[in-house]
Amino acid sequence: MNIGIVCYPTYGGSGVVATELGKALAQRGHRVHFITYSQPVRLDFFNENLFYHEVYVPAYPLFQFPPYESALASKMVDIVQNEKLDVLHVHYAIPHASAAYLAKQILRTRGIAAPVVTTLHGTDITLVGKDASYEPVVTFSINQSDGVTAVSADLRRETYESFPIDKEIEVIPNFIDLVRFRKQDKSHFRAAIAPEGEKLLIHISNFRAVKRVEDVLRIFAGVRAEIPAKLLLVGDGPDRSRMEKLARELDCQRDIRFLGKLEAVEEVLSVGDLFLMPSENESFGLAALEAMACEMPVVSTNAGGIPELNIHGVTGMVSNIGDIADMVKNSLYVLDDANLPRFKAAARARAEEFAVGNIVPLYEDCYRRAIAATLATV
Ligand code: GMT
Repeated sequence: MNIGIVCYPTYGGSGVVATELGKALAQRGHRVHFITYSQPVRLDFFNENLFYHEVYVPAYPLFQFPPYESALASKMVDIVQNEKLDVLHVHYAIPHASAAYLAKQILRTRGIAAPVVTTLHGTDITLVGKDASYEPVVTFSINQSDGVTAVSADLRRETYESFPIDKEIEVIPNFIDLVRFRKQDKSHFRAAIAPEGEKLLIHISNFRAVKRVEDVLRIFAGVRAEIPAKLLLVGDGPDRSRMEKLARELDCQRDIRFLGKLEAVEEVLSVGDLFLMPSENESFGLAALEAMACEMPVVSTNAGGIPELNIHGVTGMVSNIGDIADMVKNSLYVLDDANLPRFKAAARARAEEFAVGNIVPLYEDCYRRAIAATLATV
């Protein structure tokens, strides 16, 4: 197939999933065209089946807000027509699904069918999409898509609850490259970070309010009060400097390292004992899946789709949002040497169920159905 992928090219989970999906599809022989405003961060190598088309938004003094959606729709029209795309797969509803709808209508006037598959990733529904500023457009463009997927059953449920959707939403979970994400021997790194054999806790996020990084620090403080432990924080975002201050207030600063944005997260994950994900909302929790693939159990909340991934008592433990005391208790239980080996093994085994080879064919099937349905109406 000739597939167009539209996504946010940044470090966010939706962009990572879209980019990894494109790479996997290219390896399976499809030609994949990325259409974004800059090169996706994980698309930094040559593959004969991968193409990148930049959306350029010309500046004009009249524009207080440059019309990205119009430029994107025009680029989609150009690429579908000239590269003869079979399907457009848009990740994140706003504004990708509505731009795709516009492109599809323009192409229709030229006698070209452009099936659109929309994947909902979470914040496009749970945080942003429900806002009255966007809701009518989100509802309309989901209903006009030829295929709709959500990354968890919980996100599917929430979408139906929050929007008048009459389309079938298929659940296709996040997936993982198990060759890249596996426990590597990084003992020198571990010895440098935890020289006294301390337990190593890790959190990775974009440091936005929804991630509750403050809870990460408070859980860590509770754990460290009981056992020797260190915390590695990977990522960056609006809450970072507040967290640096909190680390000092909790008198934990010597045991916490802020590593900033890292590309090779699998190397850090290879040395960890426990991953913390106390999110307020999380449609799937890709960062937890990456940790599990590196044999890290997860202590998390039960928000959104997390319990579909992190099985309580097996791959880690789940608690109510904000229940720090429970997450401290759970962390100590998982980290206990009598329990840790079985949690680590179960985390990896669970991650293997989300292997890229198991999940990508589900998208291929979805594309084929969307193409067949669209051709039937032309
Ligand atoms: O987690 C974020 O804030 C980034 C966000 C995004 O939209 O890029 O990630 C969402 O999509 C990921 C990939 O499908 C999911 O694994 C994350 O759980 C989801 N984040 C939230 O729902 C908060």
